Amino acid sequence: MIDETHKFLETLGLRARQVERALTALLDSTLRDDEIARPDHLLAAMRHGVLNGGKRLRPFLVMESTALLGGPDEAALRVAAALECIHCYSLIHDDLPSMDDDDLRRGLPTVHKVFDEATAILAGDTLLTMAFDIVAAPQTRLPDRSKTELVLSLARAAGLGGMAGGQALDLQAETMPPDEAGIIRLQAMKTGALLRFACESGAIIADAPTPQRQQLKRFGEAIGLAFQLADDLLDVTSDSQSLGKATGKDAAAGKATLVALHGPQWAREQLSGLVEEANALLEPFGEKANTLKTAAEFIASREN
Ligand code: GRG
Repeated sequence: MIDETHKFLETLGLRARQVERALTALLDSTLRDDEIARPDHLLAAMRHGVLNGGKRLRPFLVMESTALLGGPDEAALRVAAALECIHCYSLIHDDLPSMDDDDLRRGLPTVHKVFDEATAILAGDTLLTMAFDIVAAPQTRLPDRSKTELVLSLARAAGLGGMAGGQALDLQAETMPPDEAGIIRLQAMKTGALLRFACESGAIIADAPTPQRQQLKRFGEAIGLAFQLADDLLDVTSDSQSLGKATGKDAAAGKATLVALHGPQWAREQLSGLVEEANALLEPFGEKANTLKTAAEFIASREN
């Protein structure tokens, strides 16, 4: 068990370094590709929002689920970088005064604090579009059919029925508190959709048969629920120093979360159930799936 945790943390760190190198190169290449002018301050804001630490959990899931199914590493790395661009865009926009109004992200001042609001909005917009550029570009060596599937799934995960729609429901929840089913639905959209895509994308990249794709997708859904529950729990149990962002915000805003409804002990029990459920889905893959299984445990018990 300790060995598995050690191996997982090592792989998480390795994948994070790989994706950071890829993201650095992708952001640099936007300067050289052709003669089109690139506004320096916009690129600097994008770099600040992307190359600022973070666990790089979503890239890890893309790369590990691809590796589990024997897909190509190089293409997985590009899809992982694209997904991280979308995640970082969501964080930049979420921190804006019109949304969560946060000064701190990943332990550093937020993008709109270092630059300005308009630049932060544009940095987020540009990262979102850049993600689709990365997947569709010729350098992503996958059959066109797979690329189309990736673009479609990513658009759906990020869009109206996914992250952006979930964020809209979350903002609405401040004045119209949802019931328990509503909370679960909005969280599955807001945070779950990208995590589900991260796991399912490995099956698309590896061109895996439908049953395996379904298993990975359901694994992604279970860890998505666990991720959000752990996040709500950290909001009440952690401090801003350990978390690198403000805490206690949900309670202060009177926000309906499952932790607020049922309490921390209930949340901890749910978390272990979700980890069991997620890991049972990976049983058919045997020992090869151990790193992903440990990832589910890490997500449920994370401290930041
Ligand atoms: C603005 C369209 C739009 C969407 C924002 C995901 C999101 C929706 C907002 C983020 C707010 C938030 C703190 C949600 C809780 C879950 C979450 C996404 C936490 C941050 O993800 P981690 O822990 O962060 O993977 P790092 O920094 O490690 O990448």
